[in-house]
Amino acid sequence: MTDDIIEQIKQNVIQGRMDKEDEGFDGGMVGQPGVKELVQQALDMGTDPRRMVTEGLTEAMSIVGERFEAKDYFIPDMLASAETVGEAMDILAPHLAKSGMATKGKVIMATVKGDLHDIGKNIVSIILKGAGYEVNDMGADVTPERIVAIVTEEKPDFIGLSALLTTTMMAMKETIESLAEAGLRDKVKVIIGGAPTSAEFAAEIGADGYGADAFQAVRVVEELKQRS
Ligand code: B1M
Repeated sequence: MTDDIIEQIKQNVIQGRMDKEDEGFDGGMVGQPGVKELVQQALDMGTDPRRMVTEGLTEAMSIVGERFEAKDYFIPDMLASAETVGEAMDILAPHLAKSGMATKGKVIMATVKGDLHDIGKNIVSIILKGAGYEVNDMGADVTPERIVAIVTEEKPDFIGLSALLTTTMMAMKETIESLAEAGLRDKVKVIIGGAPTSAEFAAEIGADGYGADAFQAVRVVEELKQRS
């Protein structure tokens, strides 16, 4: 019974179905419970919230990631799935805290100074959250000074910086330099992404990693975590 409901949660995340009103990626699913209803039902049945995260949400998002890379899913499909995970995580958060499930690490996300493009950064935040990380999203147009302040205060494991403009990508370098000046550079791993950036640019400015898309961002974070 528990296995069944976890499998249903997984399949409904893959279908991007938030609730019973949703059609689903394959269509024709209106009326069947969606992720919100299933997660609540599973909690009422006493299902371990940690299993819902690892075997339901996380496994579903790896499949969504594979489909996205294979170009079977496009950004709206991926977002629909990611949003169901975000909603499920909001329902599960208090139960996870009670069950003592540690997050995999803390990530501060920001679009850099001067840049207002936040759609990609929001996707990365949601996917990282779905992968089990605690994410504090600072929004867009975030100055190096604000990043230094939050790193000092919150001591995150990772900072994720996003830029969409060739004119703002240098603010990533500025942010990394500000962390170094504040004596914080070796306390936190910095990963970057966004259309004008690249792995070469990441290396050039002294970032620890680069993600071409949200799933790669998760992979880079996992690799850096294993190495530390
Ligand atoms: Co603007 N814009 N925009 N824009 N905009 C671009 C980026 C542009 C390429 C359009 C063009 O000219 N063809 C161009 C940049 C050119 C350049 O620098 N070379 C541009 C410009 C010029 C501008 C303005 C200067 C226009 C003007 O006012 N004259 C202005 C700048 C404002 C500012 O930021 N200060 C501007 C404004 C805007 C809007 C506000 C209208 C709006 C943004 C709304 C918002 O974000 N809330 C907007 C939009 C929507 C776009 C386009 C159309 C779409 C960007 C987007 O959301 N893509 C864009 C053209 C295009 O890309 N077709 C364009 C979808 C998103 C899911 O992809 O953000 O790449 P992306 O994120 C991906 C990956 O890059 C990666 O994962 C994400 C998911 O797969 N990723 C990471 C992103 N961050 C990551 C971080 C990571 C890892 C991976 O680790 C931390």
